[in-house]
Amino acid sequence: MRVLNYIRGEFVDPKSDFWMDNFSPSSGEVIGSIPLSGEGDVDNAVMAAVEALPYWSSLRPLERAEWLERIADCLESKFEEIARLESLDTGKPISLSRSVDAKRSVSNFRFFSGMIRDLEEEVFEMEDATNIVKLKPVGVGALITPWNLPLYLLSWKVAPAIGMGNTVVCKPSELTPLTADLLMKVIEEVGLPRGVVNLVHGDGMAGSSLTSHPLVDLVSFTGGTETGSKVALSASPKFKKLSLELGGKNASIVFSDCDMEKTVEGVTRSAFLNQGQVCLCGSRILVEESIYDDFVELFVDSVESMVIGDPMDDSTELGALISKEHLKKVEYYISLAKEEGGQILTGGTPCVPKGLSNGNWMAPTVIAGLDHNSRCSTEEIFGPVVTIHRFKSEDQAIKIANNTRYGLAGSIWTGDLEKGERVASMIHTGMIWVNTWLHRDLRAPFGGVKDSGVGREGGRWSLGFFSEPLNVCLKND
Ligand code: TXE
Repeated sequence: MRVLNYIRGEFVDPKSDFWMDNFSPSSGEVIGSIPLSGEGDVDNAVMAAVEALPYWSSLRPLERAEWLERIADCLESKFEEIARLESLDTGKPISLSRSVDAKRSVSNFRFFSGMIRDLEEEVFEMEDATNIVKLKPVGVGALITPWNLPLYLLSWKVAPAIGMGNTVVCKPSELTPLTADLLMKVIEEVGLPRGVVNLVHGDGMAGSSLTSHPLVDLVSFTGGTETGSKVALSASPKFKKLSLELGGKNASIVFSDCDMEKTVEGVTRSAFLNQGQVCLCGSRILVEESIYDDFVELFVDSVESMVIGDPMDDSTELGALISKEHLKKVEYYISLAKEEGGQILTGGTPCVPKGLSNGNWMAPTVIAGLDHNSRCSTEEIFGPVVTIHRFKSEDQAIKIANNTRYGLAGSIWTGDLEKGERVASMIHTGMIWVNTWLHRDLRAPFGGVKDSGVGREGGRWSLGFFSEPLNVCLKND
């Protein structure tokens, strides 16, 4: 399957005619090729967005909300196709692609359509004047997305960006181009005005040409922390508006008064959803000493009962890792854990489903006995690997949870909601769940602190990020 760039409403080859292979994570086979776009392609796409801006930004919010609704309807009609392409491209289980990726991609467009339709101007009255706050588009947006939740994250950016009157250039991950291509086909099918949404495929070169392009006004990036720091540097000379959603090393804190059965289930899901390749995954499990042994036994049983298999099988719960390089990174951390004195309670070796020996497979891995300062316990592995630790007191749990450069998310498991809220407010992070995980209300802010990023998206935070407030002050007399 060869995908093309989408510029000014047309699917086009890269100017250089350079291409790269796209591999299936589960079989290792080449499933297609993508343009390795260069500066010229990026410039062409940015110019298309610049040209489309005057018309698109002049539309009323209600008209743009209707466009988002049309995109949502068209995406919804291709629900199964989205799920299949996402599983083929990422190696994730088809059940997950349906329940999370395809579902959220549709609801992102519907949700922001509703928000933009309901948008009201804020007014501040003075004794002798009235202030009206108008939310204006920022201009041309660069939207850069990773491989773990391809269309889920791309739609999370495209919908509010164009909804608020910006035009955009998207640069999806070179490892997962297929559903981004499908979104461009949807955009063509609904007849969105040309140039409002453009897309260039390619690697970090295309990404950096885009973020540093002088006519790009805003950058929304989701990806690794090291790349995020390069993106911030390239955006800074022109003071581009910047939102960075980066890595995490999130703690799941299990108190002795938790509901054990629900906690084991929730912590397993939070550790291994999408093979642990979600920035919100709980990869450090902190368990109160008095229930440590019981919890570990049940948790390991629960992990071992997960079905690893062909992503296209309905019964599969764990699929393949995204790439050979990523698998090597995960394997490196498992061997490092052993050097650091960790014991592998389960997993630690590849677990290859029948007929898929060239894919990128790793059994879900639980490591105990590591110091909570060790590298494996503090660095982002981003795979099916968790470390498990004991704590004696609330204070110690908080201290361990905060002992990392990241601050994205976390979860707390307890029968005492007051304690849950108290501990949650002491964790230096952007999001934290009590007795649940990845339970998202799209109106709530999403993003992290420390090395997990800058800014928030979600609900009115997205609308704020993708707009510039203009204060109009009208003197009454
Ligand atoms: O992501 P990259 P990678 C973490 C995870 C993973 C690590 C590296 O720990 O192991 O990051 O993953 C584009 N300027 N996360 O290398 O490189 C790139 O083409 C502009 C966490 O796959 O950050 C892709 O479109 N763009 C994360 C996007 O950036 C650049 C999800 C992300 O790729 C660029 C994924 C540059 N200089 C990985 N270089 C999360 N927060 O969920 C690359 N890109």
